[in-house]
Amino acid sequence: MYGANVETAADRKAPAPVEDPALLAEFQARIDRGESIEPKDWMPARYRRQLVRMMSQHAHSEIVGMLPEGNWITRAPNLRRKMALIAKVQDEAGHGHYIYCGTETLGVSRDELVDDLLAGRAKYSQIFNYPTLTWADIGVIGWFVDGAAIVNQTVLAKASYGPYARAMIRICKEENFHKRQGFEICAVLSQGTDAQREMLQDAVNRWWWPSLMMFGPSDTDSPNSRDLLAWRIKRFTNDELRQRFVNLTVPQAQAIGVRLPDPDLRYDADTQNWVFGEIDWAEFWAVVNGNGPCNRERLAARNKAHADGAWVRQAATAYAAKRAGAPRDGGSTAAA
Ligand code: FAQ
Repeated sequence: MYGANVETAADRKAPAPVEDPALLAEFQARIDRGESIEPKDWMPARYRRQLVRMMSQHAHSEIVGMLPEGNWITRAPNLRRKMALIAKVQDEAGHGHYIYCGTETLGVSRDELVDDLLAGRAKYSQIFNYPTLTWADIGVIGWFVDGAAIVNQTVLAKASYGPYARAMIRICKEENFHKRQGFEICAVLSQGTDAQREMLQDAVNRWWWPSLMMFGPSDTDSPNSRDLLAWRIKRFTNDELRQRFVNLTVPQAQAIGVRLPDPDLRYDADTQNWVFGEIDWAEFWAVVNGNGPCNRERLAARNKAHADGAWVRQAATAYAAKRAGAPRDGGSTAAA
């Protein structure tokens, strides 16, 4: 168990304790000096709670995020595409595991987090509650969804909490591969038949706005940003990162000749930003609150996968217990 001020799930539901002002000031000074906070260091309860909230949601997103693309492994158009997609989906599982491990360093158990996910009590990124209807969706997910994840997570690699920041470094390297394989699928489809180009445009039309929503509510409606920015967990606001993603993606869309489905999209030479239209926040909150096109399907699929994997967990536990009881020489019972 890490740290002196570990909280249980019940503790986390209670109001945060009043902290010692001197400890708080010293903690903030460490953050402001750019120091990394490590699991055994003192930290305010609210810092710990914010990290558990955000990191567990992130880990769940990686795991649920395997489902929309996993659906297409058997239908990838050729062996090369299938190999890349299998590798990508496996990477997402790895990302979930790193981030669950990072969250455990805050004194929370993975079982508790997974129980919350399976029971529908936990949040995960709304983007994974949309269906993958065609092969072009797989390209567009790599391009937009992994592209958005890179913009968000590259800055998290400098977050103040050491285990989270370190996990992000490797994750971002893998997300770069994911984005490239997705963009390449799109680039190839954009050079294909009329039907392939239409399929690509249709996928772009469906995924553009939900991808912009991934960055979270606009800054005026983001209750967690103040804490997260003050503690250098976030280093940019939701709207700043969303704008960065749009600025990066518009030229890529132009390069492969697809239209982004926003009549208000225009370049502002003064700010050097691509100005975009209004996001449908009612849709965002509906999906976040469990009423997107695939929320129920995703939770059912996760629950089934968890139940199907019970025998693996039992076997691993039995094997670990057997190893713990075994003599150190690997099983020989002969007297020395
Ligand atoms: N979906 O106060 P804020 C990936 C919730 S990984 C659902 O602004 P915050 C890789 C938020 O939790 C994608 N809920 O929150 C991949 C909060 O609710 P709470 C995941 C959302 O934390 C690719 C409430 O709204 N990435 O894509 C969303 O300051 C392909 C108010 O919001 C991460 O998790 C949303 N999009 O900012 C995998 C990155 N946005 O908890 C497979 C780390 C907000 O108060 C295939 N997380 N909410 O009840 C972050 O950077 C932040 O947590 C934000 C949200 C920016 C997501």
